[in-house]
Amino acid sequence: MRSTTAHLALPFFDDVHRDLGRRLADWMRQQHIDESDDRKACKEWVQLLGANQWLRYCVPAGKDGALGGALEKLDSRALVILRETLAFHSPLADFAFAMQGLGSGAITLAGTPAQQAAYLPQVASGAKIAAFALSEPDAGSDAGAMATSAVSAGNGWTVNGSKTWISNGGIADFYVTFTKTDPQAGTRGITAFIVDADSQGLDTSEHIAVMAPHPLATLKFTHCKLPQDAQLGALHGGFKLAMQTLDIFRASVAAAALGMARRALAEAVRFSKERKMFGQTLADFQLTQAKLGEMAALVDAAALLTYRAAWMRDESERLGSGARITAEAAMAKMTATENAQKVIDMALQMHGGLGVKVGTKVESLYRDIRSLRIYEGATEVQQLIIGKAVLQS
Ligand code: COS
Repeated sequence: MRSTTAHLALPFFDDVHRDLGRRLADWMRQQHIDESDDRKACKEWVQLLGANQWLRYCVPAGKDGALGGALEKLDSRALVILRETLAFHSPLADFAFAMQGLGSGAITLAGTPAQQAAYLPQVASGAKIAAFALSEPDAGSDAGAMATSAVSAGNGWTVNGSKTWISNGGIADFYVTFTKTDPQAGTRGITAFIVDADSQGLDTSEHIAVMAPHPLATLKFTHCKLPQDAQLGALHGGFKLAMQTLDIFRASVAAAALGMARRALAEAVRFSKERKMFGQTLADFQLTQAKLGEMAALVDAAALLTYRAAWMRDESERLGSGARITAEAAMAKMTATENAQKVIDMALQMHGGLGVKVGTKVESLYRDIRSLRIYEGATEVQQLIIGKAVLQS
């Protein structure tokens, strides 16, 4: 079997990424958390990832390291390596890591120095759990159609409405929440706020059970009072801020899918060499070899698109070119999540009855991968984004 860190030799990466990938792979092999209670396990992963410095890649270092980050800026290639490696071993560990990044990403991009100092070091240490609240019951793919409103009231804001499918809902310490501040203005009338979990008028108790258990909830805002300084970024600048945050994290969703696909392929290779039938091993059959070949190519195609998107974003940051990588991130997310679903399905099929037995790795991967084709922009949204970009080029 190819080394699980062979891809780090690709020219997309620098030595800092190679070192990170190898250290994390070694560390993850030694970690075991009982994940039977997803909320408890998610909090434990955040503590463990924080205590061992891995969450420091979710935020920038800031001046003299004051914001707690490991690197000067949010680094897309580091995020991609972290998520791919975590997801290979534990999709829930990946989830815990990813939400710290997605939930604090808008603060990194647009927070005031005071907001950044109040939240980012605690995200990096695991002392605060973060969440990103964009979707609503009637506004998923059409994020601009959200109805949750924030109205300026006295020297603060009053928020009313509801958000749903909110990862870390119920366990987060704060929610970066997108609201309508000018209901007539569509995507140009949305503003972001940092809503602390103990804000008066916020109810996060409605837990949503899903096929691959992880903390997920509906949030209800009933005359929820926020201070003036809870506003995050420009008034009415929230939609762009949400999209810029997603531009960074969509490529990392692709990486998580890639990690799961690599694991499924590794499981399939191991199983096919061990399983005996008709006097030989499963791996001796050409049908098996053809399947494994197809799976490996699907994994590598996803990897190249994922690393390209991450590398392009880091280059755009390094050069200060401001070039958007929206279409490249969309291609990576679409291809990696769709390919991973196929690879995991093929690995499960190869396992026969064992593939559907609860407790088998490919069985849990089969459930884990499914939501990645939906959240942070469903495959169909990525197709639209890519299509628009192609037409504009
Ligand atoms: N970076 C910066 N600005 C962006 C941007 C990006 N990646 N994407 C869009 N914008 C800007 C556009 O430039 C446009 O600006 P102007 O008003 O100045 O012209 C504005 O945002 C609106 O863009 P657009 O017209 O493309 O928005 P649409 O409503 O047509 O569609 C989609 C946008 C469908 C692509 C968007 O709503 C989307 O990504 N939806 C999925 C949301 C999602 O991921 N939900 C899951 C939540 S996280 S689990």
